[in-house]
Amino acid sequence: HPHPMVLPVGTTLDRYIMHRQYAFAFATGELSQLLRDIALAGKIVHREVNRAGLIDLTGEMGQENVQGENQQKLDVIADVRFRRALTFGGEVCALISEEEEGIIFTGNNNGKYVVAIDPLDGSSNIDVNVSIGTIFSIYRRISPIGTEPTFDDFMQGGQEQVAAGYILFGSSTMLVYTTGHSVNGFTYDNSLGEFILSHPDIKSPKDGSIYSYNDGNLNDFSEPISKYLASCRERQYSARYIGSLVADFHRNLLKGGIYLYPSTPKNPNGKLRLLYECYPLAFIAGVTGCLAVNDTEAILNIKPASMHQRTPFYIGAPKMVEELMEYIKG
Ligand code: P6P
Repeated sequence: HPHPMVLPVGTTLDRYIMHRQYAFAFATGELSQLLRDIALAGKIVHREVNRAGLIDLTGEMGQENVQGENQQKLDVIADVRFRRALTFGGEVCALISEEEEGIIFTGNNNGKYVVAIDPLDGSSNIDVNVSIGTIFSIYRRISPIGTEPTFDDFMQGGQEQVAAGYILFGSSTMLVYTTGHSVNGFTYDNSLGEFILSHPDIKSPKDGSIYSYNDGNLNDFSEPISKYLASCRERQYSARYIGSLVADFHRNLLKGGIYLYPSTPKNPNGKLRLLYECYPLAFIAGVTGCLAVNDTEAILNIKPASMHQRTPFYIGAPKMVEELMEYIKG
């Protein structure tokens, strides 16, 4: 029977993935299976996050991650869960994680894909019951199938992503992802154990009146950034900053707004990481009609050089980002 191009709200993620696979003749099912593996890990992390306060999963692990940040217990749990799901799924030959210094080889050298992931971004918020999120970015490997994956598999650049998404552990748990054609949001129904299509074909507002940045850094920002933010205040825009990137991004994606993490003396290249925060969110933003830039270029055009490199990050409604870029150009 003919497949409708946009499936109705209420469709399960599984049915949606199968529909998209049929819609694209080239799809041989591996990417479909990989997306299912990510959703499975998301369900497990959902369970851990939602009972963290009950079985002493809040607080610090007492060790530091590669970023020199104190690892939260849930950081480690999420990292393990996603690594395990992607390894057992068989489609991923290697991954990089915010929590690990080097490449994580899964042993699936016949796997066609590599994944860059931030297993649980903003996890210092979990202890105070604020939303947190997983961010992932998927590439087809360029090294030959059957060989050991290489650093270059991860250095293809943002335009080469074949899929990207995030899981927001908030008032509800939502998986939002794209393979480049549309962005779709699936809300987790705990009673069914299924992600259900709730936000088909998300398109973002062209303009907005919400701006998100850490005001504590205001005195460290360059003059153009400060002037743009002053213009937002003059227009009495809403300052909304949760301090959890996925939550701030998701709200702006749906309502219209701009998120800024400029460079500061403490973070001269900005704080956010290119491969598993900025590239995937920039990919999603591009499909919903938003813009994602740093002070000099589009995020997706930045040439990657190292796995944990950072970049200043401005992302949101095109009219707002374009106005900011006017200030930066001077
Ligand atoms: P700051 C959380 O650690 C994070 O990576 C993002 O989720 C969040 O947007 C940002 O850093 C918050 O950083 O410096 O404002 O606390």
